Amino acid sequence: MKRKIVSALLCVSMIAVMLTGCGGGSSSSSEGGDTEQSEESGDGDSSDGELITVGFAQVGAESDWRTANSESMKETFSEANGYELIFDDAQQKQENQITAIRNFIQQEVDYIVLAPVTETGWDTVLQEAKDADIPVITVDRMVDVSDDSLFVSYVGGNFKLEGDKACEWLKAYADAKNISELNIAHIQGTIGASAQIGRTEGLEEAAKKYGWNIVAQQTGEFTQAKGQEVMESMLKQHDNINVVYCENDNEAFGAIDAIKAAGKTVGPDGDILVLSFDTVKAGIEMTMSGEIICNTECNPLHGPRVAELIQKLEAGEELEKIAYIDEGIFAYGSDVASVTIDGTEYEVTEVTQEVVDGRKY
Ligand code: GZL
Ligand code: ZN
Repeated sequence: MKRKIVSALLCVSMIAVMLTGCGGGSSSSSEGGDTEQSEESGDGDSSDGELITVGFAQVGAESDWRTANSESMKETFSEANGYELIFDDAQQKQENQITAIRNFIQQEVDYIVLAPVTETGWDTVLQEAKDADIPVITVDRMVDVSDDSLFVSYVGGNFKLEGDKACEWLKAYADAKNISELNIAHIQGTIGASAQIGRTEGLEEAAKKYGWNIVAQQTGEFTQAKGQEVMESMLKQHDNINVVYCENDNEAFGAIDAIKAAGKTVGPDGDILVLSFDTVKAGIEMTMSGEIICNTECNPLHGPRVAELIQKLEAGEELEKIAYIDEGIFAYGSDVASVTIDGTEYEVTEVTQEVVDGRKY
């Protein structure tokens, strides 16, 4: 695989700066997505080493979680750390991600990192990457491919476990508060994304097991705007909703706005309990206040883990296929100290100001 020699790269970028008069990376649109070359930071590693080029096909910028995930990758794959990152934002469209991967192959990157917007439809383009002898690491969400040699490893969350954690917490909380009937509005993530599939499975299994009523189910596309819109319509159709299960924080922000606009209340003493996922900064703060009663963590800081895998590949080491990231459960109050799933106990963290201050994202 071709590598860029730093000195050649630096003089090319100097010429580019003189011609265009602007610093920073160039950006070109890949059919609707947008691609940024890593910033040519003057204080990069100017030794005559080699930069490892990494093409990252990111889903989009739909949520706070996604922003934190992108920042983690950009911070890790900096020139100072010995990398050139080509970052593509697909605006949540699979065809843009496929175009980005083909561009990376054309540019003969050393590695491709893919956060697949949905699980299916990747076999052809990942075969092209394999034929070009470019290893693909998947992050955040899984690909469902016929031949799993099409990706070398996966870094991300165990979404079914996340769903199970949230639902076991809800079961314990409802028992502790003697809430006998749960009428649940279910706002799903992007349909077909691993996070949606796992978190939905968790709820549907628990609802069957515990006799909960899922009175409404619709995708909120992991965005605040859609979450608010869906919540508004669900509240118009159902007046017995006492739980809302949002599959990420941004949907919860929108849903809570809609609940308040409808003159209802959220929280431990309110009309509706709101559960969420991601524990981004604003989400964990709303869990401290109780507006979100339980927030199951989904760690977006994948950069360091992916770099570790690339360094192992550089050293010719074998990789484990799946590397789940440890994730916690955060809740308002201390009614539920822990939950047990398949024999493993998971501690619940009561969100205090100290917990909020200690968060890294
Ligand atoms: C989870 C990730 C999900 C987050 C959402 O790994 O795929 O997508 O939960 C994001 O916030 O939009
Ligand atoms: Zn996760």
